[in-house]
Amino acid sequence: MDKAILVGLNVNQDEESVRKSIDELEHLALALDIKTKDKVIQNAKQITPKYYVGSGKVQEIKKMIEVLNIDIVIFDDTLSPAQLKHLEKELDVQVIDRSFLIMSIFALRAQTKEAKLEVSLAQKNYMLPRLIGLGNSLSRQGGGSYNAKGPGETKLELDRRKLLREIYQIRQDLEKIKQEKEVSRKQRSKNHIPVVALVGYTNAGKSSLMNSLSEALNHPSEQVLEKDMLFATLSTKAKKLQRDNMPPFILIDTVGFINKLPHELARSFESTLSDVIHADLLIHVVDGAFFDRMQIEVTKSVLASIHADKIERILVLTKKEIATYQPSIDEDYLFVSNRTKENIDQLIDTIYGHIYQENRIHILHIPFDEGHIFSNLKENNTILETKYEADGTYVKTILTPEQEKQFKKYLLNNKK
Ligand SMILES: Nc1nc2c(ncn2[C@@H]2O[C@H](COP(=O)(O)OP(=O)(O)OP(=O)(O)O)[C@@H](O)[C@H]2O)c(=O)[nH]1
Ligand SMILES: [Mg+2]
Repeated sequence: MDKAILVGLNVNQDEESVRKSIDELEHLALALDIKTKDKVIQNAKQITPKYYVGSGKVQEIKKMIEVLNIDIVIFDDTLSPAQLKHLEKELDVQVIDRSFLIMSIFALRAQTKEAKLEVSLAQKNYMLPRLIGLGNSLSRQGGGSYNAKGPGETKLELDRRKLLREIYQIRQDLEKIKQEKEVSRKQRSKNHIPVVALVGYTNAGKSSLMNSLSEALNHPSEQVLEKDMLFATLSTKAKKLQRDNMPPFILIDTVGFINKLPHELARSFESTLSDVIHADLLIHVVDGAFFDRMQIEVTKSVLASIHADKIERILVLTKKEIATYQPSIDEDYLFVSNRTKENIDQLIDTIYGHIYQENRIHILHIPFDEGHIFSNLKENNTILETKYEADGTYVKTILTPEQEKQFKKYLLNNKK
């Protein structure tokens, strides 16, 4: 296991949030098998341009490296290319930052073609401005071919051009995947099946909630991975769920968010997050046992940055059975447990209340000589039940308000 020192800078923040951020960094490092030996926090009025922290601090860290036999120093904020270069030269060990760490975890966990491409794009975009004067740090961590051996201009320029070419290619591949997704999304919206997306901070319990909802709705088929690990889920998983005698909806599990998410990653994950942008309802999942308001804020700001903040959202806290208190939040929320399943049914009620508040369930009586009406419905709507009687076909389906008007003469009764 590599041994690390973690470094944070406190510029006019509160001590507590800097401490929490560093603790989270320790977890992130652990995900890459890096053991934290010590944590350094410097209180300063501003960032020092050359080293990020003050030069006195750098010397202190240098001593610690010797004494503790440290392999790697990890900074809790994104370092500029110049800072990275200077720190590496001065400390003479591997130096990385939070962004790089998060991207490396994503690279390790990415399973689908889409996720792999997205991570790779983020890494390359991060590398690009850092090629110049790059020592060993980034290449040692899997950057591979970008090792600036003879730091001659030509080599650099070649690396740069190669990187740009690769970035271009990945963008094209991702665009293709995005278009394919667009097609299946159009198909879904044509069928009027609402989409509900689980969003929230990493490790909040999104995947567990997906499994709870699937179980409650008797679709226990394939379980999605739930694990006490940061970024267990990296690609979206969709499932069609349905309560007895009720219309279906699509539930989507998504990648978790984190504080100081590298912007390269946020941008690259456009394709994965496009499911969120097109959802009809968001279930904002929050860890209710290790409650931290910051996690709600981070999720909200990521949602805003991908323009998903206008979508209806319900707040759900998890881990109720081990929570020691009921957090007070200035918006309504449901408190559930994925272990005891407490309040899961109530959540399903709430979901249905949201997605079908406008579309209503009706029974239509269609005479046999008006078969085209039935075909039209079959094509555009979700048919819940069909009965063939002597006087025609009886169809139970969900209609939009416009369709209610359009099919008025066939309506048998309301809200069945
Ligand atoms: N006790 C308890 N543990 C829970 C509950 N819900 C989830 N967990 C645990 O919390 C951890 C994280 O759960 P996940 O469902 O993987 O979290 P996630 O939000 O999908 O996380 P990422 O995919 O990493 O973003 C797992 O160890 C779960 O077993 C709950 O209601 N009670
Ligand atoms: Mg998950």
